[in-house]
Amino acid sequence: MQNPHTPAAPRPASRGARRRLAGMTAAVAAVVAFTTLTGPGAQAADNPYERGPAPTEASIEALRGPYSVADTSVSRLGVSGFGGGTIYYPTSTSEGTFGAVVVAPGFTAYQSSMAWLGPRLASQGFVVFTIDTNTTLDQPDSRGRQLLAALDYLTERSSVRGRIDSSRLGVMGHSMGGGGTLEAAKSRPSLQAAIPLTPWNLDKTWPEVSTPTLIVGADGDTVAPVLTHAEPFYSSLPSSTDRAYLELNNATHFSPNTSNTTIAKYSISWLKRFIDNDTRYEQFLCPLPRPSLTIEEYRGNCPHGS
Ligand code: 9J3
Ligand code: ZN
Repeated sequence: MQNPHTPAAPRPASRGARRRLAGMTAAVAAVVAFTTLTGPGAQAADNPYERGPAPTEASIEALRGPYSVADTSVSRLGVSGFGGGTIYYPTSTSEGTFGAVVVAPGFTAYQSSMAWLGPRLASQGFVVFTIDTNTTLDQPDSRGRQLLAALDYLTERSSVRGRIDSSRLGVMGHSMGGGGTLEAAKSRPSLQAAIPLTPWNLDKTWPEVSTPTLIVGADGDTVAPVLTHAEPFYSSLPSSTDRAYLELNNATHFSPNTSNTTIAKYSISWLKRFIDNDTRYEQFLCPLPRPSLTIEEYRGNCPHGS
């Protein structure tokens, strides 16, 4: 159907209209010149949550991003609702606050099993809190509540609370911690991103989740096989939810426990895209990544609203 606002045949412009047109042309030229002169700073004004330089394939695969990182230990004795942990944070305060992510370990495991993600993600511009659980035997629903207790501690009481934008938060976790990641997103829809890593849960259906969720499975997982865990979890997310399923190739249940560039690059992209609203990272998520030496399969809807 023809656009109803399409004008009819043009009329010859009056002298006044020509003068206004010349004025507008000068104004447009001035704006173009200003934008060129101000460079990346002008982009930051468009998206107040954007942090760091424009990404490249190499920058999201690198072992460290552009930010220097410090860490601080949180004793389990000083907190309630979870088991303490380690906060990794960018030392810079010149760009304002950062988004934040809490990371939970799996059954019988400790924060050390996820420690590699702390500096890897924080150096890209996030405050990252790798936690211990109350007991190593806690089940996914408990781990979900502990992720939220840790987020509340991080934003309300921690020594780095002033560095965090408490409206830009995410959750991650491995195995039962990944199952807990889904539980946390289900119970707190204000979360901006969730990334369950080789997740395990007896609950197979997650239609309640509206938080953008990237589920990572492993083709060789015999503890939480993708056929009964990651895949049905992904499929049960509403199609109206921003969602993706990344199945690692030649990987096991424990692949998320050591430095893994495929996990890192798509986690960074997901967190940047949905916690920082940073569409510069959409190029790595959309069109969907193709199968490769490290990707067995990738499913998803390209990010909504962009
Ligand atoms: O956190 C996990 O590794 C969950 C997998 C598991 O051991 O389940 C058995 C009850
Ligand atoms: Zn369910």
